[in-house]
Amino acid sequence: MTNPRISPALDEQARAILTGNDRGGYTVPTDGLYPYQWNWDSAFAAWGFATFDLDRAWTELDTLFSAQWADGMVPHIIFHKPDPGYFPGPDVWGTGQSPETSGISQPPVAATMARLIFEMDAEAGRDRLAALYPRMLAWHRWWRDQRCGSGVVAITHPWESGRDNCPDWDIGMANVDGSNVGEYTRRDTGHVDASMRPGKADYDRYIAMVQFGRDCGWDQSEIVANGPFLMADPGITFILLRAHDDLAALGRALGHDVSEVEGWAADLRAAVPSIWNAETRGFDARDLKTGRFSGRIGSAAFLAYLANVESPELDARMTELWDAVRYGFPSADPASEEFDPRRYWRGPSWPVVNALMAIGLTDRGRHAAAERLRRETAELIEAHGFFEYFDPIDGTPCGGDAFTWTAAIWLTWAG
Ligand code: 9YW
Repeated sequence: MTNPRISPALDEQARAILTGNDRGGYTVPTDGLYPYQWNWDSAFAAWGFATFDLDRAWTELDTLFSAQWADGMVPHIIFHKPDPGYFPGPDVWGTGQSPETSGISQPPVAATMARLIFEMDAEAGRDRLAALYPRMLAWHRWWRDQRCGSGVVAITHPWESGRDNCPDWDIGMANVDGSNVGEYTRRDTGHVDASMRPGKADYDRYIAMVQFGRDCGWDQSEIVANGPFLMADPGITFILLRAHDDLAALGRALGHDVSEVEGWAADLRAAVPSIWNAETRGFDARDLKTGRFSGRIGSAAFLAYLANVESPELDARMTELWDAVRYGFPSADPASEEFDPRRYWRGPSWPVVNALMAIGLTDRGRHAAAERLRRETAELIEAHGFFEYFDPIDGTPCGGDAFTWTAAIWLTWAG
């Protein structure tokens, strides 16, 4: 594909997915499987909406931040309307927020998306941005205060990373006791093929972590200090580093003093070497309870480019992982024994991560690599439609169909 707008029919479908998944001011990731507002999905949705409805794009971000907690956290799910089709729902989280929400956060891509949207039409976006800016600032401060105690970004639940069951978390998950969570009924496996979803042992542990949070009243300091899971996440580290820079640029455009944000970015950048694993030759997750590296390299390691972090070794590793598959970037290392090309974050190619990687590669001047990523992602969507994720070896579409963020990245980047 050389002409970037060669498929008006697919553009039309992508717009129809965004508007079809619109529930009034917010967008669900896909009908049925994910019936609420998810944090980073919404930020991508906003970017997608911006290609045909700027006002709606800003509204998506406003709605997301309307659920911000008093301490600045923007939760990973907002349960605007009850829906029995998803587990764990608001009663399980028990956060007592209004609107009801989960008790953890998700990758902070909002400032990066807000900057992309703002730059499409700065004049039209100025007032919307001015209203949003202090909320984004408070959220970034929350990351700094609650999650950056060890330098890089820590997560307290694999769901916080947005890459639920990727092998990065295996060593941390091994310490979580999921044997006492009681009976529950999963809903995800009723919507999509169970072999493409996390297994039951994973789910038991996910629920045990939610129960810990609920039992301590979602006291974030207690969860970090004594919760069952605490791992350094290369993915959010790079995403937040990039987002700090984007937030600072937005602040400058509004005439604010951004030295505080610049300071957070400098501190985070200085901590990045602590997640370089010389053995696996890559940026690697770390169990912060033991200091141990996970020993697993996946797509998140290469979000480094997004944060203006690069090295010849990183380039070499990127090529190794990428050349082992055919379609986009694998979420886990194809050479590892955990690699599972259709099981969620244990191998599949995720269009949305490919898009983030490509933004970083483009900014670093790696145009050939960025274009390869775009082309391979576009091929998947052209052949199969707007699925949640794909088998990176044979392109089999996986997970949910008519997916919001896949449609969004088609309109903004892949198509
Ligand atoms: C779940 C909505 C979310 C994404 C996450 C993805 C998945 C939800 O779906 O988590 O129930 O497992 O892992 O990144 O935001 O698309």
